[in-house]
Amino acid sequence: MTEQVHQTYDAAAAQQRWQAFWAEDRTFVADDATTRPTRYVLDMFPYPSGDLHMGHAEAFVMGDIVARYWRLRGFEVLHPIGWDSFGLPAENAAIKRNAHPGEWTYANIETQANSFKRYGLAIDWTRRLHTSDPEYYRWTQWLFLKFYERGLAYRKDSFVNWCPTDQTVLANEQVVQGMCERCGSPVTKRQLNQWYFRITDYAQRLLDDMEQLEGGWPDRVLAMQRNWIGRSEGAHVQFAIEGREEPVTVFTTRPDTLYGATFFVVAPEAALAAEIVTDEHRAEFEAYLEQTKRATEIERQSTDREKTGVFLGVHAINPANGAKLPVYAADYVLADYGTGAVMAVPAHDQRDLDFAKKYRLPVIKVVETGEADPAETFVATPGDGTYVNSGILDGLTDKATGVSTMIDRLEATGRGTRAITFRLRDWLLSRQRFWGCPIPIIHCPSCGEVPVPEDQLPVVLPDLRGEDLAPKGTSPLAGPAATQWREVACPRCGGKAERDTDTMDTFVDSSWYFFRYCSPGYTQGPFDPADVRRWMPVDQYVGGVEHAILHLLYMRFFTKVLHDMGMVDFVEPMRRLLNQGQVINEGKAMSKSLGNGVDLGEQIDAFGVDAVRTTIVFAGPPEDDIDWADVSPSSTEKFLQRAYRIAGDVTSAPGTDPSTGDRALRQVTHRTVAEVAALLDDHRFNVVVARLMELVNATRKAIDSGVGGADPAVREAAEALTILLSVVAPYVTEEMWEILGHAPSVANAAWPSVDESLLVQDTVTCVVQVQGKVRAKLEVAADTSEAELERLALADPGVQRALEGREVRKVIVRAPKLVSIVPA
Ligand code: ANZ
Ligand code: ZN
Repeated sequence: MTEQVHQTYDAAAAQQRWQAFWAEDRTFVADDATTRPTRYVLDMFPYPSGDLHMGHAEAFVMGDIVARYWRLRGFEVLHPIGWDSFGLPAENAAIKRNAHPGEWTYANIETQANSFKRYGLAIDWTRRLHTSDPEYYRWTQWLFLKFYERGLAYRKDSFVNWCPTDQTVLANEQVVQGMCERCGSPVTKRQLNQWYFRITDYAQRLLDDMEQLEGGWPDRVLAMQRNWIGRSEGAHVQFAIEGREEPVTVFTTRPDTLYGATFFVVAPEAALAAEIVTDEHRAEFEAYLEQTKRATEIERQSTDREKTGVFLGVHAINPANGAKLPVYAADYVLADYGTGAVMAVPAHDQRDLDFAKKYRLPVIKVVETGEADPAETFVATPGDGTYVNSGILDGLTDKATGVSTMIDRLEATGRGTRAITFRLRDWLLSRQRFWGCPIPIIHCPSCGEVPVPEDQLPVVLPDLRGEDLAPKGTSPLAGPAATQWREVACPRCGGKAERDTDTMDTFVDSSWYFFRYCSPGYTQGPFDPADVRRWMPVDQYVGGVEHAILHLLYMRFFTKVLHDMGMVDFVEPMRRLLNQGQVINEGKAMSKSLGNGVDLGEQIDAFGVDAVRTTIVFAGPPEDDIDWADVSPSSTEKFLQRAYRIAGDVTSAPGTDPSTGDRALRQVTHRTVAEVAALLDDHRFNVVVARLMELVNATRKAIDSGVGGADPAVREAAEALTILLSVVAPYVTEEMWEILGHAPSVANAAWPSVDESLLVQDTVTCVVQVQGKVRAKLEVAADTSEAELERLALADPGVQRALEGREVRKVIVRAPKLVSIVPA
């Protein structure tokens, strides 16, 4: 058959045309007044760092598939976009160019927005937001004040990671091997008065509510969250210290090893250390404290690092047996975990043992595990065994009983209690930078901290630029350029007061943006509760696994607080989470220095948006990395052209009854529709593309082998193909839909319904002979395997009877029609 009118499809022209159509038609605007069931698909907030790159292309196509699919299934879909537009890169760019950070930010946003539109995303652009817009950050400030009212935002002095070059506080994650992640300078510790969110109050709930996420979130992410929260069960045990009235409490997960404690360790920067050190040892201690400040937490906790410490000149008393334990300050103990003090049990804890080895401290075994003696091998034995040298525990053989027996004893004697400790710390949110959301607090010499009254929100950033923003050890908002902005009258007493000069961590901005999308123009609060009820929780969240911990934990925390404020009626904001992989090239992450970057814009220019999207999707499961060196956008482009030509070959009219069409092709079509729906539900998008390729092949074969373009089954196949493929390749399918004689848009089409009778496999009759006589007839699917036919034949009661218990010597199978059995 000769190919007819619609030979090739022009990607660039189609992109222009349909982009304009979708905007004009408001195709993807989510209707708040809908009566349909709703679904909410959300992609993680983009940061406006430049134009879109391959990573965006991958992340956003996954969410787009889900959004488009749910639309076709009859849901009213909310699929919004916005920008996480505060942050340090804009500020650094502004310093360099003597400009305002907003100029760089909003220019990049424009570029990205245009690229997203070109990329064919089914986005409701009317809900677009930017966290650096005063109308948005007004509500970030409002939320801060609500947290403050509830005692969930507070200030305290603490040692923080400080980069002397960037002159700012760094989060632990921003410190890499003791160096600033951004500029490489050695990070120091600095004591600062900082704002915190009391996320630790929610530690247990953050753990417990993960039950609701099982099955919807990747197990790996849940494990990382659990780990980060780090719940430990154990005991608080009180130790008397010579010359100190109050006992000191330690947290231990192994109170059962109390008799094995041979020394006592305090974190060097814990207030306790400086308090109890004797004059004789003070100088040495202070020198050690200085040294400690240069190590990161991770280094301090690593087991293979040489242990260091100093004796403080005092002893602690073991509450179990009255033994005198020398007290050390050592940096393997952290000031802000547990109580900042530990009882050291070298026989059963490796870090304690390393320390004991170095400082020649005694090693007393209290659990006999049958392993070599730790005092000789210097390998600690943390496992189960029989308790020895342990008073009431002696003879017990399991850890759980040992632990609970000891805790009962401690509780009875008033020397300890059951305790739970979390690794999770409060969230340090102060940043000494300009381009962030100002903290809406005023400091008054007579009234102290005074919240900015709600009707004075937002506290808008002053207009600083260039040199005003250069790091000078304090926030640019504390500098001379911001004097006018900073100096205000106290809202309470009217006296002279000053604004807080810190801005918020940008993770605060991104902890509630998904609520705002539900009612972006709302002026009575951060969101309209009725709109949130309609759209939320988010049904599908899509984003990178680099956010597996902090962002996801923070937004879960925010949601729980909003729940406690009575503003939302759920506690988990995201039902399902998909972590897409990365796009790499030649086995390595793309980078400027390697010169292996792939430019998204160039790929689109060369192959068209649909081919790029389809290539990404087809490359592998969404969670896997894609190596661009292994994929072939030109062959996906050919596939799309083949699909397009099928639409052109259909000669029947829309609405043609398919029931009289070619049955074999109809079976392929209906099976594909059913299977693709299940695959989309499971996010197996690459297999979806493979099935659609098969549908294209089957349809082409039917047309060319004589069924012809007029057969109703060909129209049915072409229409199903167009609708199914539209979730991946939106432009070419709009063209196909039109060629097939339908009014745009294919996004408004309904998902094809499946005729169950066409899913049933055709059956054949299989004759079973025993010694040449027909003993059974089986109705089986035409593609039943030989092994299966043999099994079915031998299980048949008629065959069993004919065999009369004899062994089978030989079975000959001619699938699918004959099985011949020869008994012994
Ligand atoms: C005695 C002991 C004996 C311990 C033993 C362990 C094994 P997780 O499980 O991570 O919660 N520890 C307590 N506070 C600490 C701090 N601030 N810095 C460093 N280490 C600290 O760890 C709890 C255990 O880590 C505690 O139990 C304590 O050592 C130590 F055979 O107490 B253990
Ligand atoms: Zn005042």
